[in-house]
Amino acid sequence: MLFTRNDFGEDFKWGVSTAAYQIEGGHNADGKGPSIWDSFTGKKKKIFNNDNGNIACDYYKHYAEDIALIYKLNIPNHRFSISWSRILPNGIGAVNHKGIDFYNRVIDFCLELGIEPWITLYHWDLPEALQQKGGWVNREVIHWFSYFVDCCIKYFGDRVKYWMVLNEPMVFTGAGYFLGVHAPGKKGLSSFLAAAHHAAICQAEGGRIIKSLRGECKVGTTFSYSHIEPYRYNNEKDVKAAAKVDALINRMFIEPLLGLGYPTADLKILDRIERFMHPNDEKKLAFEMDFIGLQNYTREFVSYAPLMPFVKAKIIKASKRNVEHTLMDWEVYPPSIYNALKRLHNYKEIKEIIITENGAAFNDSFEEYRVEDFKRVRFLQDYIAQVLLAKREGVKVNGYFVWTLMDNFEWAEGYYPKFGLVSVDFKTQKRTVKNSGSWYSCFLKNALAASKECRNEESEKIIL
Ligand code: GCO
Repeated sequence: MLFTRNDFGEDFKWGVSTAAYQIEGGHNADGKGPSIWDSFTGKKKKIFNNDNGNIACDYYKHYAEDIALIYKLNIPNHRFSISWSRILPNGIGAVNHKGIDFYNRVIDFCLELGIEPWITLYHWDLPEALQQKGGWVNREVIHWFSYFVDCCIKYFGDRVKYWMVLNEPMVFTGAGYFLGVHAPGKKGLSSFLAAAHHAAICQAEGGRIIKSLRGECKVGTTFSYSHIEPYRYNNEKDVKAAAKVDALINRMFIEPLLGLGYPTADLKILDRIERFMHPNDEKKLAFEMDFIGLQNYTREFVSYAPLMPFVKAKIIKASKRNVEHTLMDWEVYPPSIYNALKRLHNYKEIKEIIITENGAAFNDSFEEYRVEDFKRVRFLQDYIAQVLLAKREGVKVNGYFVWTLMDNFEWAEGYYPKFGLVSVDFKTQKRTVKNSGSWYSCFLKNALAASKECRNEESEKIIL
């Protein structure tokens, strides 16, 4: 399939996404307080190679160079997040004006270059001072988060038109409060359900606050969303296991936000979230967002696994299925974004879908002054082609942001997986635009792109 940017229409938003802890560094600069990721990465054996984000891409110092690079790459929209403890070192109370000044400089420079800033309020870096009080498990977090949102809108809402409340609540509550593999490293069903319920309330509360203070802003929130299939279609137990995993990783936060409540019919264990619900919470969980941020990378196959607690299901990794996959062991399967879009489109309550993350980590080969990342170029072209297929079928998708601008700190995997359109030499902080960055730049200047149309009857299967 051949296509150009024009095929998506004039008002389609093209962009690139980043996140504060993954790129900024300056972990204790100018009055910034510690976040849970500063604490978590300080513990041994939590992060591959014991890496941390103390310096990362040093965006705190190099922000102007990096925003100029976004401009040079013809990218009109830049999604980034606010480090909560950089502007509120203790999470609540006194504001750190040097932190406010930093984000003012970032926002103003974007606007000066004609780049639209899209801000994610929470991209996983809770202030450590709040974790000391229980963090997301403490229902007080609703008050703390509301205070943070209010502060961001007060200082930045006059110039920033696009806001996302949370980044992937399923991941930060699941990995951080159930599995313990992300900050703050808590484990267990009870801490997960408490954190999840409070995060679900905060995603709606954040929307209410933004709209009440700056009604003209566009507000959304983002979700990780994978195309889920049963490992054996003809095996009833696998089909049921896939439906449970789909309810957990795809529906658990979207459906309460849409006023549909938690998907307890398909995931009985969610009945236990009742313990953390107060009167009127069902209502507090819902809010009509202007857009939903879809973050899709791959497809997952699920099989019945009787020994797995709570869901009795397990994901069959791509490397075990002998399919093309990325360094994250995520299958390269472009129709996954088509399927995710079609499924989200089926929720009539969703007004608009923006793909706020899509990208891939490969072992980029670094030649002298250039990075030949052809696999990433093909990945982007093939996934973007699937977005076009969905759009042509009437799906309400109106934006696509690449994850990510530059190689950065990939959470528990440290700096090993490289997702960037731009490579970073972390010894010298030198940036080198990869083939994929050059391709995206040309595409955004309306060059032709090509993709093998990889839709087949498989991709028609949508697990409802
Ligand atoms: C996420 C986060 C990003 C990741 C990206 C690649 O979805 O996990 O939003 O911070 O770096 O998705 O894993």
